[in-house]
Amino acid sequence: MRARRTALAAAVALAAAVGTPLLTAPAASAAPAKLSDDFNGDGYRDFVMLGGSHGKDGRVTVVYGTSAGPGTRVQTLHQDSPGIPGAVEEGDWWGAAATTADLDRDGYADLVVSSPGENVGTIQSRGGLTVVWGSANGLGSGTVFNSPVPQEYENQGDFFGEDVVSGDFDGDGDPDLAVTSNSQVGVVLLKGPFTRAGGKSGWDSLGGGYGYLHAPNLVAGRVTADAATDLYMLGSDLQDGDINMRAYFHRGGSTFTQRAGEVLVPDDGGHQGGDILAIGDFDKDGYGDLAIGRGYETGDGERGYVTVQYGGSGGPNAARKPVKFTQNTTGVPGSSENEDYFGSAIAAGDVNGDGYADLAVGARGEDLGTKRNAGSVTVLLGRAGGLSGTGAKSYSQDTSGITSSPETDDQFGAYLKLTDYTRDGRADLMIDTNEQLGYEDRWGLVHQLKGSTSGITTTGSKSYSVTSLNLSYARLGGPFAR
Ligand SMILES: [Ca+2]
Ligand SMILES: [Ca+2]
Ligand SMILES: [Ca+2]
Ligand SMILES: [Ca+2]
Repeated sequence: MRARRTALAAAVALAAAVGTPLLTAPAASAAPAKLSDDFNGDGYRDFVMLGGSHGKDGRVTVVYGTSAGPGTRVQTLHQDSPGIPGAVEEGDWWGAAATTADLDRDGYADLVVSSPGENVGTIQSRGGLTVVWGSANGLGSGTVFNSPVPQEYENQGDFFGEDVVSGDFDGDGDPDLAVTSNSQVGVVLLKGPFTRAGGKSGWDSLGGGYGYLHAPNLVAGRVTADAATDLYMLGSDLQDGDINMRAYFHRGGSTFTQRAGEVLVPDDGGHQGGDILAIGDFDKDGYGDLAIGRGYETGDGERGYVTVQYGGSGGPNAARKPVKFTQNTTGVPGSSENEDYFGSAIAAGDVNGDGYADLAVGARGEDLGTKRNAGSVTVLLGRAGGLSGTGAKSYSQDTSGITSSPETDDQFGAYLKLTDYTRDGRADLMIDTNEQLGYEDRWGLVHQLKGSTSGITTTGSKSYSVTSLNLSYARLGGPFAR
């Protein structure tokens, strides 16, 4: 595969050198997908919802994209779907995590779904990944990739796949997967390219020196200025008699498996639910910065806050002091109150197209009048010098233009995603809620707010429901990052 691509590249270079139009270059093999989450190759990103993960009916819902964002074509996938290997079983957690990348380089993005509770033979909770392959018709058949980690205990597996992210971590041009393993190995690097027959280029481990790794909090993105994808992973370790939470940094490239830095995550109050690490270049200096959501800090009544550790040429730049944001920061709407959980979910993306990454911050515990835990989302804008409270805006189901109305425990903002679905160069904000029907039945209601030159707007907002009886939230699957 690599040899063939190299040959094609040489042919294209030769054609260009002699002045032949590029269109006459042989179409011997398809180019890799331009977008990591465009499963049907129509130029629009497709939206993935993980409709709960801890029940028997773990499933993934895909909404195919249009120029207005996710449209009306909806596909629900589970292990009893045609072409998907395995069977729906209690405790598989199929859909606990997901990521996307064109793993076989055929021009169509592929969907990676993890099932960390899957039994393999007599081994309980061995876990695994299902890659569902893209095509002109969208997602079709799947291939299972099992844990390559040697078995540590006779019948107990390593819960392979509590989190999975994609990126070109080793810098060879092919997308790879970083996957958590509840073993001494810690995190596994599966190297691409991958084949539909189950082939891969090999694997490696990022183990050693970690205490407890927290899933789901692997985050991939561009931190240093080179082309390889970098990785932060959240873990806890014992140093100087204290247990501290840290974001460990691995720099993409030939030394990827070695730790290249770390960022202290203050006030270890644990976490639950949404992603609390996000990479974005908030000051547009070419280096990705790490935002850390501390919604569950214990020292201050779980009011919550966000810190930003700026990046530099080699990774996190320790020379720049982390900057902290709360709802009491100048310019940020609202005020910091007990159990707001501001920062319990975060997402980075450029909402206004000015080249500075911006940060969406969920406060799932925000009360609206008498509606407890109705939830709100605040968008902080990046600008010269970095992320700022200036111009920050907040959104809730009370905001004009947003459908539905706030109720107790809606938890608007429990999960967030900032991705440009409308292809206008500005990230759109996807907000998950915990709407309830009846006492136990839940359905996820996801709101889409579009990005615009003036930031996130409620004009033209839409919402999508996902049926997920007795399941946890519709966690929003993450894309390939670089
Ligand atoms: Ca598409
Ligand atoms: Ca593909
Ligand atoms: Ca930066
Ligand atoms: Ca921006």
